[in-house]
Amino acid sequence: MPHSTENTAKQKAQANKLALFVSDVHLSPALPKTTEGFLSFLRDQARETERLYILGDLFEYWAGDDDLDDAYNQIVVQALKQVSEDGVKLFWIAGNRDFLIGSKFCETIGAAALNDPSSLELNGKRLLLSHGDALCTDDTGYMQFRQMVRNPIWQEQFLEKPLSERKAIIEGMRKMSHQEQQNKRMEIMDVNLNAVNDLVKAYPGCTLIHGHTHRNAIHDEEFAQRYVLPDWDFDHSVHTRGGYLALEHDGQLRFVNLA
Ligand SMILES: [Mn+2]
Repeated sequence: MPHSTENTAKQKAQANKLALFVSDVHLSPALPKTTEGFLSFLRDQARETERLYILGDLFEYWAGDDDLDDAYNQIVVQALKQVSEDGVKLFWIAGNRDFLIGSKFCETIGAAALNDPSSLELNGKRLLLSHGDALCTDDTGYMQFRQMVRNPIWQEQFLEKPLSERKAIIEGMRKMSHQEQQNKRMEIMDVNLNAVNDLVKAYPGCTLIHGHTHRNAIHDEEFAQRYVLPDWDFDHSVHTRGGYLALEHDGQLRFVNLA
């Protein structure tokens, strides 16, 4: 690799954050400003951390790793690859829109795929990471759908279909899910607090970080603090939003707003 030693040394010296956490960027060619905002984040802030955790729904949808060659996907993939080649450790947790991201994608960008949930300890800070959709147990229809599509046999059969057919099926599912969401009460689409409590009780002393609900906040729950990551949208001027959570060397977690 032509640029490694010098850049890596430079990157290490600049790593003033232990870790950054980002989710729900919902990258799509239809959202050019959001895309540019994320690429700018990868060029800039993402170089100033030792570790970057992407907690799902990076893409609006992912039809399979055989779509890696798509021109738009290549732009994102190359930008991520550059970050890991410059010495930042990348980690990936699947979201409900891009759970078909596989080992080829992760190998290409140099990321380690993590289970949902995953616990870790950084400088004595114990964290529990999740996309968050598994905690939305009030949405029974979605939970049934999730169980189906997360089944490896279902995925294997789905990935056997031609890419164009998969894209058409996903497009249909997205339209249906959009219509269903209009009819669901707001609280159904948030996490269920019993599910949160059951989860965090198994990981005493952990701070939970998740995305998915698009309800950026810090909650003091009964058994743990819960940080909810923001979603990104730089294309619709009504409510521009996007950003990440940073873990500082002193163990503090701070949201950084990029919108
Ligand atoms: Mn999601």
